[in-house]
Amino acid sequence: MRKPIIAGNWKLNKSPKETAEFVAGVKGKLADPAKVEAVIGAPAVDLQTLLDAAKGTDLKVASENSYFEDAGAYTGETSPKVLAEMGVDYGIIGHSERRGYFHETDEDINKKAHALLRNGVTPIICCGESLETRQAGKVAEWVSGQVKAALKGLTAGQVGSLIIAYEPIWAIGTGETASPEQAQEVCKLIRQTVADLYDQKTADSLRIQYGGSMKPANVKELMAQPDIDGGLVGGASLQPDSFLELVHYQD
Ligand code: G2H
Repeated sequence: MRKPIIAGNWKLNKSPKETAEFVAGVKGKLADPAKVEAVIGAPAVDLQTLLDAAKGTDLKVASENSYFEDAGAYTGETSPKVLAEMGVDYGIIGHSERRGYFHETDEDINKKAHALLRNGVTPIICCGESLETRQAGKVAEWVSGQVKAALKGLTAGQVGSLIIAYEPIWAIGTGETASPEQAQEVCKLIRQTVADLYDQKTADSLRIQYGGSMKPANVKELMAQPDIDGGLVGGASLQPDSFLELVHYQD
């Protein structure tokens, strides 16, 4: 059984003060951790505050980006080794905003996945197509290509433990959500890609999230899809009430 995972992705929002206020707002109100994992991904400068505030709660912590080297002359980067030492549980990598605005390539994302795994931080690897790619009928080719590139050189054991987030770019922050059927179709394709690359057991243990305008109003029907195991949520994760509604989608 794959445990559902609802992860906020705050992007470049919230200060340390706002981070502490958010955690105070969800403290004691999260869902049963045996039923659903609740995660917040925060900017690197907020992570220590988030970790401190989340201590003793069931809230887990994710970074939004990290580098593929542990240390060295890489001004401004975030070390996966330091994230592990801090106690960060998950590392989001390959978000379309990173790929687009910061020119991250499939090769970078593959190196970042290796770096997180060798440090014991679980990657959340993002993939997803643009509107042009969808309109050209090339979703399957595009997304399976991103998945294959991101997983290059990883073992079946590593792949079975990580998370892939399917985030169609046309649905990000636009208010437009993929229909449950559209999201399921691609999440199923991602699982099949992993089954073809590795084996069915690995594909069945890998967790797949949907991301792109997920909110309390649509979380239930998205989470009801057989290949959707969670959500990566931007806008609707910023307020405690809305985040709590998301993590309590089963209630
Ligand atoms: C997609 C998502 C979070 P939003 O980027 O990863 O953001 O839920 O605001 O569309």
